[in-house]
Amino acid sequence: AKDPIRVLVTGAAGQIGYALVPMIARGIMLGADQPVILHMLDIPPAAEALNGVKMELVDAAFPLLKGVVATTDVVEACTGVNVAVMVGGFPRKEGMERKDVMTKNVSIYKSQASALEKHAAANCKVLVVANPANTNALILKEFAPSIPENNITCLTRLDHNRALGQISERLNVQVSDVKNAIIWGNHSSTQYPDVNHATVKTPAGEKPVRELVADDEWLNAEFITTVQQRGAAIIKARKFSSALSAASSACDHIRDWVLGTPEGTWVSMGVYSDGSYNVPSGLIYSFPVTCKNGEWSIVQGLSIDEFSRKKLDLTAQELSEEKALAYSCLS
Ligand code: NAX
Repeated sequence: AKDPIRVLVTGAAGQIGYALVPMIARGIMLGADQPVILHMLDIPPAAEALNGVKMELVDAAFPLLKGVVATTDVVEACTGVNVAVMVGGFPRKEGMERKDVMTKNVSIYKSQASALEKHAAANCKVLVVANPANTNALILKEFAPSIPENNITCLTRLDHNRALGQISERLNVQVSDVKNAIIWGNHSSTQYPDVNHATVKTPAGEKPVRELVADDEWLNAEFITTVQQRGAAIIKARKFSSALSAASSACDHIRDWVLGTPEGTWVSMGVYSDGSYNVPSGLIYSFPVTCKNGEWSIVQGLSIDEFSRKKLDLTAQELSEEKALAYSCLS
């Protein structure tokens, strides 16, 4: 039998946490033959709720779940973890300035970075979900210099999956037959969902999405805004923000990173930019990536037309501004 993998979920008493921990305990994140030990962190006001989640995990009698640590102590939470999914953060409340929210999150991610750096297992893989996801991940990277920068990522897989979902609905095809969409940039409304290289599996072979949809106007406008604004549409409908889809996408992100992407398929991940596609280095920016042996690499050589170029630059610009704001919030 395999040794258990320790998976940290911060903000585990929250909405996404509640959807995510049973998926991890069921083997959806790391595989149906991979035992796990869950480490759940939340803050003291949520301690009782967190303990309730722990009780439910016990009650569910998951065969793969070999242990549960539920704590408000960040050191205990981070100790020995192999995978860290950072869902905890300070939400933007009505009437709050962007800078105030950023200040709160910068301070959370700065201190959690140090705890991970000191106490996590060597080679721990980190996924930041909490918003502003890209910039929280960047702060985490800056304050955990001994964690390899390639181990720190943020979630844009939900946006990627939303793009696949929209194409599948539009063409009335199985979502599993649609692949190679790309989310470029920030997990925010400036993200660029790009289907210029996406394909659909058909009985006659793989066909470009652009050819099958045959409606550039829809692809260049409504499709893009629908994906960009999907989070807001969910809040409007459900009165709560996306949780099950966010949890599921977080599992997809880690699973593909650890176990690899299928041949010929790429996914979107927020990763530390190296200047690929003329995206400024030093940002956590979402790129198309393939994964093998636990390492991601940016898909190279895709053609970028003028329309796309502008959108890649716009979202990079926003991330540079967020980075500057985050630095101005450091005390
Ligand atoms: P909730 O407010 O339900 O849960 C957040 C939890 O984090 C709470 O239990 C809270 O007590 C805890 N928390 C706060 N500060 C903490 C700290 N310092 N350490 C540990 N835990 C802490 O929010 P939920 O709906 O679960 O969303 C969580 C985060 O995901 C939010 O920042 C949200 O904006 C972000 N999202 C990111 C998405 C993405 O694709 N990257 C999509 C979904 C989601 O909107």
